[in-house]
Amino acid sequence: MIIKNPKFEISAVNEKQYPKIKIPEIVLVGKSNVGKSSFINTMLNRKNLARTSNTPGKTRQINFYNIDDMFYFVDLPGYGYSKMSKNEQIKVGNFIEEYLLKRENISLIIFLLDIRHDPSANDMLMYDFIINHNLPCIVIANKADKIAITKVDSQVKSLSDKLNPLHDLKFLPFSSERKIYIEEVWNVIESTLK
Ligand SMILES: Nc1nc2c(ncn2[C@@H]2O[C@H](COP(=O)(O)OP(=O)(O)O)[C@@H](O)[C@H]2O)c(=O)[nH]1
Ligand SMILES: [Mg+2]
Repeated sequence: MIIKNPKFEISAVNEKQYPKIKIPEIVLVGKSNVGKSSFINTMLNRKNLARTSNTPGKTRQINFYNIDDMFYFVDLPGYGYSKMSKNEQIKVGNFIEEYLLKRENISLIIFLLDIRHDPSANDMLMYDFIINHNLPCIVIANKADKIAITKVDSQVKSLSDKLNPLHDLKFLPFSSERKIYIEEVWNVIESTLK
């Protein structure tokens, strides 16, 4: 896919601020620090379009990136950041849920896991939510650079066995650090946009 002019559009803190135009939305979900913002930058081959952070739990709003008026990348706040107060975590959870339930033009959820770790309790909740609401989804096992390349396939399979025993979701490895498996993910995105 040739991208000419990807732009940050808005940080929404409530539904009224979501973009008015309804083009497909490709949505990043996952725990805080798993690499959602880096994923957007890597896919677009930009260094700093989406703000990344070494400090987890920084993003508390929904960031919309307009990709050539073709679709949006939507960067949702990360969940499960332990240093956030319970109250704040509930607020973030409600906020994510509101977006996922109300937004009609969601084309694909890109659900990021860390390839090194079993899905957390929050990941399981997120997974159940996605399945129960019939939302289209692929799972990305991110930070593939952190394990031996020979272990990547078996680790992706193991995550899939744990999170999605029915094996009806597509799982792909990814690494923003090494910029690998980008083509495979673009193929999935392009096929959802057709
Ligand atoms: N090694 C490695 N680090 C990554 C990768 N993706 C993101 N990171 C790092 O993980 C941290 C959190 O990334 P960020 O994109 O801000 O995560 P977010 O909170 O999910 O948006 C940053 O220090 C990134 O540089 C990856 O594929 N490999
Ligand atoms: Mg982020």
